Amino acid sequence: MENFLTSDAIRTLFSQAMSSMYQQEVPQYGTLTQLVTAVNERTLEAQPALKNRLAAADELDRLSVERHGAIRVGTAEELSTLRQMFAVMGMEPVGYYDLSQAGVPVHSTAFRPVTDSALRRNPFRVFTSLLRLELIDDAALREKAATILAARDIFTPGCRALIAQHQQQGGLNAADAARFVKEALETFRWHAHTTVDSLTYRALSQQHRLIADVVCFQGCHINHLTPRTLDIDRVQTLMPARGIDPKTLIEGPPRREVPILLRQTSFKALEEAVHFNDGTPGTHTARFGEIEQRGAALTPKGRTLYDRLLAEAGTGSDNQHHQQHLSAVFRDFPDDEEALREQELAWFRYRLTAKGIQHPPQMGETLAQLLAEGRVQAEPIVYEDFLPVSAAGIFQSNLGDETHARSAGNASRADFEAALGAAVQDEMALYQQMQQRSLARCGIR
Ligand code: OOG
Ligand code: NI
Repeated sequence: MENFLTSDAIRTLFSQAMSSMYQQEVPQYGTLTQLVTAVNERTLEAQPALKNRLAAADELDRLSVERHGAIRVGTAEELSTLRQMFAVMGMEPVGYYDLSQAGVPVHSTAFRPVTDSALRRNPFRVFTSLLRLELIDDAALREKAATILAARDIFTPGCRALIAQHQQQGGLNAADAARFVKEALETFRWHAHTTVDSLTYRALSQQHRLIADVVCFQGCHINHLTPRTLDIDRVQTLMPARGIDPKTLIEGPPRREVPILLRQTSFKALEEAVHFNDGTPGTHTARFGEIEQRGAALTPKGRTLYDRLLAEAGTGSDNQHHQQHLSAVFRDFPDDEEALREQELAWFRYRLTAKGIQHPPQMGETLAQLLAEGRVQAEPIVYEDFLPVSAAGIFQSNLGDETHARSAGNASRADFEAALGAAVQDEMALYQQMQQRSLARCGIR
C-alpha cells in the first residue's frame, strides 16, 4: 500500500504555491494580504467573543489560509481537464452561474471542497468560467477564436500524466504530489507573450475584452486571489493609505450584526505590458485584487429575501450612501441568530455543549427545548459559494463600461455540464446535508 498524501494536504500545498506565485507576479496582492491579516488580528483582539466563537467552531485556523482564485477557460476539453486536476485536490464543481445576463459572455462554477472536515482544513476555491464562443456575433472571428483555442494546451505533459496516475492509483505519494503541484501551477502562470498578433488581439478585444483575455494566451492565468477579511469596511477604508485604489462599491449585503452570504470589494485591474507574437508591444488588463467577508449561508427562503431586497436597493454611486441605503432596505432581513434560525432563513450547525454531553438528548425532546436548556448550541454555517450579481459587478469594474447584454440570458447549465463532463453539485443540498448531519451527530432525530 502506497503512502498517499490526503487531498486536503495536496490542496494546501497547491494553494500556498499559488499564493507565492501570485505574490511574485502581482506585488499589490502581497500588500493587500498583509493589510487583511493586520485587520483580522485587530478585529479578533477587539472582539474576544468573535474569537472564542471561531475557535470553538474550529474555524480560526482556516482564516489565515483562506483564499479564492478565479480563472477563465476557452474549451470543453480545458474545463473537463481542470475538473480532473481539481479532483486531485479534493475540489468539486459546485453551483452554476450564468453571467451572460450581466453582459459577460461566460458561464461558471466554483471548484471547492465540500465536506465539513475538508472545509475546516482549507476551503480553497476557484471560480472557473467557460467562455461562450457562441456569443461572438461575427462568424469569421468566432471560427478564428475556436481555431486558436484548439491549437493550445494549457496543461503540461507532466501535469496530465500525474492526473492520470492519480486516477489509476487513487492517490499520490509526497514526492509525486510535490511534482503535481509544480506542474499544475504552470497552467495558472502569467504569460507576457500572447499567442496571437496584435490585429487578432484587437479584433477579439473589440468583441469583448474578456474574449481576448481567454483566447490570446498560452494558459489561463489566475486573475485574482482573494483573502477573507473579518472587517471589509475597515480594509476598504485603509486601502488608499497603502497605495491601493478600491472599486467604489462594496458588493453584496450591508454590514450587519450577523453577517450573511458574501461582501466583496476589489482594486482595479492592472494595465500590464505584453508582447504580441508579431513583435509589437502592447498592454493587457486582466489581473486585479479582491477581498471578501463571508457570513451565514442562506436557505432558499433566505436567499429569495436577499435577492428581493438587493434588487429593491439598486446600486448607488458612492459607497457611504449605498451602504446606508442598503442597511435601511435590509431592515426587513432579521439580524439576530435566533430569528434567522426560527424563520429558517439561514443554515445552522448544531453542537452538544458540555451540559448536553452530560445530559444527551432523549427521545421526544425537541430542538427548541434543547437549545433553551443550553444543551445544544447553534452556529450559522459559513457561505462557501459566490453571488452572481456581485461577480458581475467585479467583472464589470474591471472591464470598463463597454459591457452590454450578450444574450437573451438563455442560461445553459446543460451545455456547461456537458463541457465539464459532470453535473455541478447543488450548493443548497450541500448546506442542508451539513445541517442535517450536525443534528444527527447530536443524536437528534
Ligand atoms: C471572476 C469574477 C467572479 C467573485 O469573487 O465573484 C469572482 C472573474 O473575473 O473571472 O471571482
Ligand atoms: Ni473573486
